[in-house]
Amino acid sequence: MTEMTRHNSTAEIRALDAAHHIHPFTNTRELNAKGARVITGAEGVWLTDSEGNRILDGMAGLWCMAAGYGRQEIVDAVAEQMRELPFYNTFFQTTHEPVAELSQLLSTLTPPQFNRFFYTSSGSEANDTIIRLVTYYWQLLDKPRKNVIVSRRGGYHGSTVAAAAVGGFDAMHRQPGLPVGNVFHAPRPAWWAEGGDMSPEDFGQKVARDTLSLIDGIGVDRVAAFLAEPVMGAGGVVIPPETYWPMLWAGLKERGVLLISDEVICGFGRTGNWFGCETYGTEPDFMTMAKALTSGYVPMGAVAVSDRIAEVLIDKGSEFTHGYTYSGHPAAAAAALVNLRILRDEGLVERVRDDIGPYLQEKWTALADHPLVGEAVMKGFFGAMQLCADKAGRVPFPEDAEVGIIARDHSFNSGLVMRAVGDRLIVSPPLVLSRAEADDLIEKAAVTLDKTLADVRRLGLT
Ligand code: PXG
Repeated sequence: MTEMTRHNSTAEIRALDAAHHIHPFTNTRELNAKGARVITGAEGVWLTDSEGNRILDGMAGLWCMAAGYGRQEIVDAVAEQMRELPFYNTFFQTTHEPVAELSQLLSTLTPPQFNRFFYTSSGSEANDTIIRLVTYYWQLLDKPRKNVIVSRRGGYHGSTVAAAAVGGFDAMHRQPGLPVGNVFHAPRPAWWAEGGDMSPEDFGQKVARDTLSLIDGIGVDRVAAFLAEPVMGAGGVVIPPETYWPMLWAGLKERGVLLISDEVICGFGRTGNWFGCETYGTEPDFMTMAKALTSGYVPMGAVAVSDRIAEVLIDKGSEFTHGYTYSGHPAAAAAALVNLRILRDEGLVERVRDDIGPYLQEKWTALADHPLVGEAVMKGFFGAMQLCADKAGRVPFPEDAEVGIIARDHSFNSGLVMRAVGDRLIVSPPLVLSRAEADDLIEKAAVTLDKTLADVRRLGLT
């Protein structure tokens, strides 16, 4: 059996990495100066690094690890599929069992309007696919001018050219290379940062109204679809006020603007239901899926297409000229099948809704009592903590103080992966987290806050 060369010293791996690897969303010069942390293994919710540290993975890998690390059933299914049929395409009048079975299983897990699925290898590709499907749909209905996508500031939809263009990250738009038009960005329902003196409820309605006004200004004859995450993830776990989605959804429906629910993070239990759109009561025509679809064991993304859209595409359309070599990859489909059965049969989504979710939420939201924390919010297993200079006045720290980064590093060094989005610390643990591990997570988060507060005081930031 051939094996990969194993380098056993951390320094050696770091040197190879620094010399030859370009990391995503990373300042390579800065990283190379300090060296990357080398992750060597994982089990359950725990990571191990090359120095032997055990770290609680509060970010589920990168929002994807739902079923937990070390699931032998998934590994076995993928290995068996690879032995039987490691690859065959689904382009030329061919299919295979894992992709057909996965599609059937997804039709039982997704909201009732979804019975057809298109596959990709990532969330970005899935969003690109949806943009092409949406504009094709309107063309088939003789409305070719309906080709504008409205998405949101602060939304993240991926890094391919089209997905980055609909994304609302200023830094990505500042970097050249996004030659995609027909995109408008609506405001985000981020009450802590932007709600001013309004109550969260009033602010939610205001943002919904402003979004609908933006759409009306562009013209309903031009707007093909509104694209949004039910809860904004990479933008800092922005949990919308409860008033936002009902008003916005009613307005979209009234105007005949399609809703694309980007469920790449929210999907498969993160918000306490199978899909985020169920948590907020919307009925989208498309869902973007990836990440927890396979718990990240093998890359896979998917697009859910509603019956009313699929009927037009199939009955009126001819060939949909779009596809990826790995659309419906058999090994990825095998991983997804077993992973989704685990989530379903172990009741992991219900557990987040009814048991471990409320347990963690209560402890997490109590962290708001810490002097550094402006708000601590959690929906399902999706949490954020806003660090700030003055709680009562909702005054942020100066951006260049990078308090979020200071806190993130303390967290990592205390044995907990949290992410910092600006000065918002976010968590999204694997759905299999136990009560004892939830206690541990909270304890480590509290230590992180204390250490950060000490630094903030030393730096004279409060
Ligand atoms: N939509 C959403 C909502 C996402 O969160 C994508 C689409 C793109 O998926 P792919 O598989 O193409 O990466 C994502 C991805 C972060 C971070 O820093 C988040 C993502 C990816 C990388 C980093 O939070 N989300």
